[in-house]
Amino acid sequence: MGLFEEQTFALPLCEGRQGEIRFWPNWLSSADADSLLSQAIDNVPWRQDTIHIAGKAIPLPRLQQWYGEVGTSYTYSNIRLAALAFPDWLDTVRGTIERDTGMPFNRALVNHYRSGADSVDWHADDEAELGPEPVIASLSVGEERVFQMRHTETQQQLSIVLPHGSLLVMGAGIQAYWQHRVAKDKCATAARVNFTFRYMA
Ligand SMILES: O=C(O)CCC(=O)C(=O)O
Ligand SMILES: [Mn+2]
Repeated sequence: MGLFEEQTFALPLCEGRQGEIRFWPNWLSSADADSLLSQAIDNVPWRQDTIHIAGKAIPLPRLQQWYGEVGTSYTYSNIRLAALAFPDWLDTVRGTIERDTGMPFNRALVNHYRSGADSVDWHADDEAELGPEPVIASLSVGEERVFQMRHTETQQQLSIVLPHGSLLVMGAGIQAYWQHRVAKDKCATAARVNFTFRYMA
């Protein structure tokens, strides 16, 4: 695993305060990204969760899994995810991200977008369990997809293409003022796996 070129973007929060995005387009070599993609697709016990809207069960347009401290859980959109223990291959990635970013991460939400028909809608990673100013490290492997961000007050927008093996860190304060999504994409046919590493006290 290598640490290549790092880019940073300043994002306005409020009253002159800036948040920071750190982005490594080539955080993993193509070969390491290939093996992480197949490791995840083959070995994560993927969940197909459903959300309930007006009494109807609607399958989430992606598969997912949650890793952390066994016996704890994480709840979003009324879906309770009981933590699985980090397998060694994922714990190695977690530790390398901690080393390269200088930040602690002890949880991971892993998403499997089977094709461009899978997506995640506008949201912020702002559940109370993540603490007041969560820092989120997002590692992408597989099909390139567009990560869109929007400021909830000014509606300023930002789009970042997330290549195979890229690492994007949303710094402190961003979740309170910005939402993000990965929209459906008719041009995307192959699978993508995204790992969002988080810290919970
Ligand atoms: O797939 C992505 O790049 C984003 C995933 C995400 O926002 C999440 O899991 O909270
Ligand atoms: Mn998110």
